Amino acid sequence: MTTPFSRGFHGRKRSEASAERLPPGQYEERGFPVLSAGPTPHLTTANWDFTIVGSNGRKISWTWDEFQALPHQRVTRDIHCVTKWSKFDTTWEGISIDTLLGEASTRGVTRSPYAMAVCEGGYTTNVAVADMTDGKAMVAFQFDDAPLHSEHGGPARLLVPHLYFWKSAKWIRQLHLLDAEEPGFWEVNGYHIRGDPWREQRYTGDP
Ligand SMILES: Nc1nc2c(c(=O)[nH]1)N[C@H]1C(S)=C(S)[C@@H](COP(=O)(O)O)O[C@H]1N2
Ligand SMILES: [Mo]
Repeated sequence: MTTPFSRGFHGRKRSEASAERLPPGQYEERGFPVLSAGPTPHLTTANWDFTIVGSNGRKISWTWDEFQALPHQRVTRDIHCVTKWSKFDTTWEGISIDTLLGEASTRGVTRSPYAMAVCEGGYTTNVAVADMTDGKAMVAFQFDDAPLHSEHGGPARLLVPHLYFWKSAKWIRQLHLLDAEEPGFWEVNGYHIRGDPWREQRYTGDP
Protein backbone atom coordinates (compact mmCIF):
# COMPACT_ATOMS: atom_id res chain seq x y z
CA MET A 1 0.00 0.00 0.00
CA THR A 2 2.94 2.37 -0.41
CA THR A 3 2.73 2.77 -4.20
CA PRO A 4 -0.39 4.99 -4.38
CA PHE A 5 1.27 7.55 -2.12
CA SER A 6 4.60 7.62 -3.95
CA ARG A 7 2.99 7.59 -7.39
CA GLY A 8 0.78 10.52 -6.45
CA PHE A 9 3.73 12.37 -4.95
CA HIS A 10 5.90 11.98 -8.05
CA GLY A 11 2.98 12.79 -10.34
CA ARG A 12 2.30 16.01 -8.50
CA LYS A 13 5.96 17.02 -8.52
CA ARG A 14 6.17 16.41 -12.25
CA SER A 15 3.06 18.42 -13.08
CA GLU A 16 4.20 21.29 -10.87
CA ALA A 17 7.54 21.30 -12.68
CA SER A 18 5.89 21.38 -16.10
CA ALA A 19 3.43 24.07 -14.99
CA GLU A 20 6.43 26.31 -14.21
CA ARG A 21 7.75 25.80 -17.73
CA LEU A 22 4.41 26.64 -19.39
CA PRO A 23 3.88 30.29 -20.31
CA PRO A 24 0.39 31.66 -19.51
CA GLY A 25 -2.44 30.08 -21.53
CA GLN A 26 -0.27 27.25 -22.93
CA TYR A 27 -0.63 23.45 -22.60
CA GLU A 28 2.02 20.75 -23.03
CA GLU A 29 2.02 18.94 -26.39
CA ARG A 30 3.97 15.67 -26.80
CA GLY A 31 3.67 15.42 -30.58
CA PHE A 32 5.04 17.91 -33.08
CA PRO A 33 2.15 19.64 -34.91
CA VAL A 34 2.74 21.07 -38.38
CA LEU A 35 1.46 24.63 -38.92
CA SER A 36 2.04 26.15 -42.35
CA ALA A 37 0.19 29.02 -44.03
CA GLY A 38 0.79 27.49 -47.48
CA PRO A 39 2.12 24.41 -49.24
CA THR A 40 5.45 22.84 -48.27
CA PRO A 41 8.06 24.02 -50.80
CA HIS A 42 10.28 21.38 -52.37
CA LEU A 43 13.75 22.50 -51.53
CA THR A 44 16.82 20.32 -51.58
CA THR A 45 20.25 21.00 -50.17
CA ALA A 46 21.49 21.19 -53.80
CA ASN A 47 19.24 24.14 -54.71
CA TRP A 48 19.33 25.81 -51.27
CA ASP A 49 21.33 28.87 -50.37
CA PHE A 50 21.05 31.44 -47.63
CA THR A 51 21.68 35.18 -47.85
CA ILE A 52 21.99 38.00 -45.35
CA VAL A 53 21.24 41.40 -46.87
CA GLY A 54 22.45 44.48 -45.00
CA SER A 55 20.49 47.71 -44.83
CA ASN A 56 23.50 49.22 -46.67
CA GLY A 57 22.86 46.85 -49.61
CA ARG A 58 25.90 44.64 -48.94
CA LYS A 59 25.18 40.91 -48.80
CA ILE A 60 26.69 37.52 -48.08
CA SER A 61 25.44 34.13 -49.31
CA TRP A 62 26.26 30.55 -48.41
CA THR A 63 25.64 27.38 -50.38
CA TRP A 64 24.64 24.33 -48.35
CA ASP A 65 28.24 23.07 -48.18
CA GLU A 66 29.61 26.48 -47.20
CA PHE A 67 26.92 26.74 -44.54
CA GLN A 68 27.73 23.29 -43.13
CA ALA A 69 31.41 24.26 -42.87
CA LEU A 70 30.58 26.97 -40.29
CA PRO A 71 30.77 26.02 -36.59
CA HIS A 72 27.63 24.22 -35.47
CA GLN A 73 25.58 25.05 -32.40
CA ARG A 74 23.36 22.57 -30.56
CA VAL A 75 20.59 23.63 -28.17
CA THR A 76 17.73 22.03 -26.23
CA ARG A 77 14.81 24.43 -25.75
CA ASP A 78 11.08 24.58 -25.04
CA ILE A 79 8.99 25.95 -27.92
CA HIS A 80 5.64 27.76 -27.68
CA CYS A 81 3.06 28.17 -30.47
CA VAL A 82 0.55 31.01 -30.29
CA THR A 83 -2.22 28.40 -30.92
CA LYS A 84 -1.39 27.39 -27.31
CA TRP A 85 0.72 24.24 -27.57
CA SER A 86 4.17 24.15 -26.01
CA LYS A 87 6.70 21.36 -26.51
CA PHE A 88 9.47 20.79 -23.98
CA ASP A 89 13.11 19.85 -24.57
CA THR A 90 13.33 20.05 -28.35
CA THR A 91 16.91 19.58 -29.56
CA TRP A 92 18.21 21.48 -32.57
CA GLU A 93 21.47 21.82 -34.43
CA GLY A 94 22.35 24.67 -36.74
CA ILE A 95 24.45 27.78 -37.22
CA SER A 96 23.97 30.53 -34.66
CA ILE A 97 22.89 33.98 -35.83
CA ASP A 98 25.97 35.29 -33.96
CA THR A 99 28.21 33.26 -36.27
CA LEU A 100 26.29 34.34 -39.38
CA LEU A 101 26.33 38.05 -38.46
CA GLY A 102 30.03 37.79 -37.63
CA GLU A 103 30.75 36.39 -41.10
CA ALA A 104 28.48 39.02 -42.64
CA SER A 105 30.34 41.89 -40.97
CA THR A 106 33.59 40.74 -42.64
CA ARG A 107 31.82 41.38 -45.98
CA GLY A 108 30.79 44.91 -45.07
CA VAL A 109 27.22 44.07 -44.02
CA THR A 110 26.45 46.63 -41.33
CA ARG A 111 24.66 45.62 -38.11
CA SER A 112 21.12 47.03 -37.87
CA PRO A 113 18.61 46.74 -35.02
CA TYR A 114 15.79 45.02 -36.94
CA ALA A 115 15.45 42.13 -39.35
CA MET A 116 12.97 40.40 -41.64
CA ALA A 117 13.19 36.67 -42.28
CA VAL A 118 12.14 35.89 -45.86
CA CYS A 119 11.18 32.34 -46.78
CA GLU A 120 10.79 30.19 -49.86
CA GLY A 121 7.08 30.52 -50.67
CA GLY A 122 6.79 34.12 -49.49
CA TYR A 123 6.28 33.84 -45.71
CA THR A 124 7.97 36.62 -43.76
CA THR A 125 8.38 37.43 -40.08
CA ASN A 126 10.14 40.30 -38.33
CA VAL A 127 12.55 39.72 -35.44
CA ALA A 128 14.68 42.30 -33.65
CA VAL A 129 18.40 41.56 -33.97
CA ALA A 130 18.70 41.69 -30.16
CA ASP A 131 16.24 38.76 -30.05
CA MET A 132 18.55 36.67 -32.26
CA THR A 133 22.03 37.40 -30.88
CA ASP A 134 23.95 36.19 -27.78
CA GLY A 135 23.00 32.58 -28.51
CA LYS A 136 19.26 33.22 -28.76
CA ALA A 137 18.65 32.08 -32.36
CA MET A 138 20.02 29.90 -35.13
CA VAL A 139 19.34 28.69 -38.64
CA ALA A 140 18.59 25.07 -37.75
CA PHE A 141 18.90 22.03 -40.03
CA GLN A 142 18.64 19.18 -37.51
CA PHE A 143 15.83 18.35 -35.12
CA ASP A 144 16.30 15.55 -32.58
CA ASP A 145 19.50 14.40 -34.29
CA ALA A 146 17.94 13.94 -37.74
CA PRO A 147 17.77 16.23 -40.79
CA LEU A 148 14.84 18.62 -40.42
CA HIS A 149 11.75 17.26 -42.23
CA SER A 150 10.49 19.47 -45.05
CA GLU A 151 7.10 20.05 -43.37
CA HIS A 152 8.98 21.43 -40.33
CA GLY A 153 11.02 23.78 -42.51
CA GLY A 154 13.77 21.58 -43.96
CA PRO A 155 16.39 21.90 -45.24
CA ALA A 156 16.69 24.77 -42.75
CA ARG A 157 14.56 27.09 -40.65
CA LEU A 158 15.06 30.00 -38.32
CA LEU A 159 14.77 29.00 -34.65
CA VAL A 160 13.97 31.74 -32.10
CA PRO A 161 12.64 29.57 -29.28
CA HIS A 162 12.08 32.29 -26.65
CA LEU A 163 9.46 33.94 -28.90
CA TYR A 164 6.18 32.41 -30.16
CA PHE A 165 6.95 29.81 -32.79
CA TRP A 166 5.55 31.82 -35.73
CA LYS A 167 8.87 33.76 -35.51
CA SER A 168 10.76 30.53 -36.29
CA ALA A 169 10.49 30.93 -40.05
CA LYS A 170 10.47 27.64 -41.96
CA TRP A 171 12.34 27.37 -45.29
CA ILE A 172 14.22 30.58 -44.55
CA ARG A 173 16.29 31.83 -47.52
CA GLN A 174 17.13 35.40 -46.58
CA LEU A 175 17.58 37.59 -43.55
CA HIS A 176 17.19 41.29 -44.35
CA LEU A 177 18.70 43.67 -41.82
CA LEU A 178 16.65 46.85 -41.41
CA ASP A 179 17.12 50.25 -39.79
CA ALA A 180 13.37 50.52 -39.01
CA GLU A 181 11.00 47.84 -37.75
CA GLU A 182 8.58 46.41 -40.33
CA PRO A 183 5.85 43.82 -39.66
CA GLY A 184 5.96 40.41 -41.35
CA PHE A 185 3.12 38.19 -42.59
CA TRP A 186 1.36 37.34 -39.30
CA GLU A 187 2.35 40.66 -37.71
CA VAL A 188 0.43 42.48 -40.48
CA ASN A 189 -2.49 40.09 -39.91
CA GLY A 190 -3.04 40.80 -36.23
CA TYR A 191 -0.21 39.08 -34.36
CA HIS A 192 2.02 40.95 -31.93
CA ILE A 193 5.10 42.69 -33.31
CA ARG A 194 7.44 40.88 -30.81
CA GLY A 195 5.58 37.80 -29.53
CA ASP A 196 7.07 37.04 -26.10
CA PRO A 197 5.08 34.03 -24.74
CA TRP A 198 5.93 34.87 -21.09
CA ARG A 199 4.25 38.27 -21.52
CA GLU A 200 1.49 36.60 -23.57
CA GLN A 201 2.10 38.94 -26.51
CA ARG A 202 -0.25 37.13 -28.91
CA TYR A 203 -2.09 39.91 -30.73
CA THR A 204 -1.49 43.49 -31.83
CA GLY A 205 -2.26 45.66 -28.82
CA ASP A 206 -1.33 43.07 -26.19
CA PRO A 207 1.12 44.62 -23.69
N1 LIG B 1 7.69 29.70 -43.98
C1 LIG B 1 6.84 29.52 -42.96
N2 LIG B 1 7.33 29.49 -41.71
C2 LIG B 1 6.49 29.32 -40.67
C3 LIG B 1 5.11 29.20 -40.86
C4 LIG B 1 4.61 29.25 -42.19
O1 LIG B 1 3.40 29.16 -42.44
N3 LIG B 1 5.52 29.40 -43.21
N4 LIG B 1 4.27 29.05 -39.76
C5 LIG B 1 4.77 29.53 -38.48
C6 LIG B 1 3.94 29.11 -37.37
S1 LIG B 1 2.49 29.96 -37.11
C7 LIG B 1 4.35 28.14 -36.50
S2 LIG B 1 3.48 27.78 -35.10
C8 LIG B 1 5.54 27.33 -36.79
C9 LIG B 1 5.14 25.88 -36.91
O2 LIG B 1 6.26 25.09 -37.10
P1 LIG B 1 6.06 23.52 -37.25
O3 LIG B 1 5.14 23.31 -38.41
O4 LIG B 1 7.43 22.97 -37.42
O5 LIG B 1 5.43 23.06 -35.95
O6 LIG B 1 6.20 27.70 -37.98
C10 LIG B 1 6.21 29.08 -38.26
N5 LIG B 1 7.02 29.29 -39.42
MO1 LIG C 1 1.79 29.30 -34.92
